[in-house]
Amino acid sequence: MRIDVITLFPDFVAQCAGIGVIGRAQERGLLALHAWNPRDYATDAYRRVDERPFGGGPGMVMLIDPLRAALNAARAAAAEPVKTIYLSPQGTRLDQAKVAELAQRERIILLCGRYEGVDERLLRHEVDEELSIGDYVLSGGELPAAVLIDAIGRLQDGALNDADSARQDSFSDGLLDCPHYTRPERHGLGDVPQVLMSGDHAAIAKWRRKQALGRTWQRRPDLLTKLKLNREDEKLLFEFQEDTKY
Ligand code: 4FM
Repeated sequence: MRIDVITLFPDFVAQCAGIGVIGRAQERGLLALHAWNPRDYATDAYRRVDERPFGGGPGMVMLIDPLRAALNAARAAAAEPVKTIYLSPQGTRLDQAKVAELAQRERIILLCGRYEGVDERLLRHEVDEELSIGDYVLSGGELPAAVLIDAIGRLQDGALNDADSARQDSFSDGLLDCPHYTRPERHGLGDVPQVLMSGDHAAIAKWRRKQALGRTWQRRPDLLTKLKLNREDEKLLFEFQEDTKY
């Protein structure tokens, strides 16, 4: 997959995506990042990319033309139209289902804003989708773009070493993750649940499912109401609820 990023801070985005699983995905040729700086496409002597807002008020607004030229440069190599996404708090909330959908694509373009905003006409004409990573305000779209690149990159085939670790992740089935333990088995802070030491793989899978269901019920009941649980899951959740009664 190829992701093009339109940003005034291309080095920052490249650094964010340069380490760990995503850095490795790039080295393996599973993910290619291309950054385009609108400042390189500014045509005036000062290389301006922002101007004062019509109607007055604080802050600056990103100019149409440098952004449009950078977008056109990113699109130049594409045979088909490439979905262009603007990251902002006004967007639709990003979730794992949307990440999975975007991860299937051959290419996407991410547009990162700075200052008070981007001229609305550029957004209306050149952006296909507006996404938000959460209900808080950042100072630009670069961190949200890095979040999206990370979430998409790790879903590329071969990015994760254990083929199963993506499928078993929280949210892949709409549930939160189960608890994890490693050595030592006994510790001053507590002991590892005995079932995990039993070697009984079916019992372990069942315990993990029960924990995932129970924690989702405790912490994110909103996620649970969106799911249709089968009889086995209903039973495991009921057991968890019984276990956590005092
Ligand atoms: C976005 C600042 C555009 C300036 C931002 C401009 C955000 C979020 C966010 C800040 N993006 N989810 N939350 N962006 O805060 O996606 Cl011009």
